[in-house]
Amino acid sequence: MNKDQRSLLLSSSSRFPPPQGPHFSPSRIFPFLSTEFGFWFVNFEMLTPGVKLSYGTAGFRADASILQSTLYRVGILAAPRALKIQSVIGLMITASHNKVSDNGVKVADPSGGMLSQDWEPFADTLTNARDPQQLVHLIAEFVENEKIAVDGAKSVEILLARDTRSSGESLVEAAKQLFRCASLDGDADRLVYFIVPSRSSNKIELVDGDKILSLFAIFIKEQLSILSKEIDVNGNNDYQCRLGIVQTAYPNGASMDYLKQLGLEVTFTPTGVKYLHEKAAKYDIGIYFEANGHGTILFSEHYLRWLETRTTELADAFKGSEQHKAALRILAVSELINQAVGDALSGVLLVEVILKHMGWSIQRWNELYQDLPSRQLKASFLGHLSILWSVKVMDRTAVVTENAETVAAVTPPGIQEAIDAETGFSLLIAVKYPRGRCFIRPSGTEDVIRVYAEASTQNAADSLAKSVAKLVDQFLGFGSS
Ligand code: 16G
Ligand code: MG
Repeated sequence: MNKDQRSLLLSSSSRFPPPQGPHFSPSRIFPFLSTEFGFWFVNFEMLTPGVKLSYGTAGFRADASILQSTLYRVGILAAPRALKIQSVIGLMITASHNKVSDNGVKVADPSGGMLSQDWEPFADTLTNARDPQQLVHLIAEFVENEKIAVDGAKSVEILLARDTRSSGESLVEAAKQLFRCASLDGDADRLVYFIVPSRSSNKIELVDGDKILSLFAIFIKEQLSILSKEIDVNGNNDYQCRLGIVQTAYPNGASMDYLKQLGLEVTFTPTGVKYLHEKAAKYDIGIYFEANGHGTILFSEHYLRWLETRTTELADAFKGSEQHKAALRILAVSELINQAVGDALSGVLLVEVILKHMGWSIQRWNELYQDLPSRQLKASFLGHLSILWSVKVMDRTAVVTENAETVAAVTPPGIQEAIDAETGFSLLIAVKYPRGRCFIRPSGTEDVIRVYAEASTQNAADSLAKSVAKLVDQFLGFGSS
């Protein structure tokens, strides 16, 4: 087990407090479903002394009210089981003929039979682990003994089903929160992913267009660097592929830093797919995304023709070499991703393929960098007071931006200086909002001016956005006329 897997197990465990209290009945343990090894989420039960959970005739069963936490442990069990037998594992949430207030989980091997009996003791031990450390220790020891390679393991598939007990719904939900979820907008031209980290929290962790772009960029960059490695072939390997990343003013500052640190060429355009697309088309491979999930990858005809020739050369002389495989992968991406302006479904497919290739969970992907807290507000034209801090402005077209909207509000005169002063840019020594960045721009789809602010804390981002919204009011609101 690698460091990431250990820390994922340790951190996720704290999100699922174990059932406590005297009403527990002695046999229980439960299910949970994970789609891949990297998704293991565990819960650790501080069991009431004397309460022992045990794998019964057909899995674990108990009162449904205490099953949430143990759900995760059977998910943990299912992942190495699937890795061991290199096949799909089934989890069925049911308590069969038990009373309706009970529920449970059955684990099915691909043969159609129940979980192999020689794994039952491990199931027992796992579900009775005292704390996160013990749980991680048990898993590490078990996979080592069973010679199950989990470090760098590819994803495995686990199927989950439930019966019609009403408690099953929440158990499935509990399981689902550990999955990666993708969300498409109404016309399916935008795509974001998200994680629901905890059932008790109504918050999600958004994996936005910036992270999708980063994932695509890492993958393509890696394949290009493999492809450019020297190989003794009488062909044409001197083509320098121009890879370009295109973003708007909206990517989170942390994503900008991350892409810069990868050494990628990043350019910025005004908001709107038509600008990004046009810019990305100037590269051999142009990857563009807006934080809101609009984006794709473009390949120039010229580059694709070169790549096809090169792939044939490699296939002739070095079939199966890493360079040959990298060339095939890039070609496959060009065929999988829809190079039209917006096809979120092809985006989902590419994300899934890349995650699978990397052996990454959504958590691992999400940890590429941590977003800075941000806030977006709208200041609206003539009195639409729908949200806190909204500002009435006389005419949104009075705000004219430049520099791909990244910093400058060119008119009305003085407003950019005021925003800079508020952000702290004009103070050479003190920075009022650490890592603060703020800009305003007129929306192209609504009669409003958008205010975007980010800073090192959520309070600071909120406060910066609020102050700048006030400035917009001073310069453009009724007070100014
Ligand atoms: C439109 C654009 C989108 C942009 C958004 C900005 C297309 C297909 N979509 O939805 O790219 O992010 O407008 O809206 O061009 P805003 O100007 O109101 O902030
Ligand atoms: Mg749309």
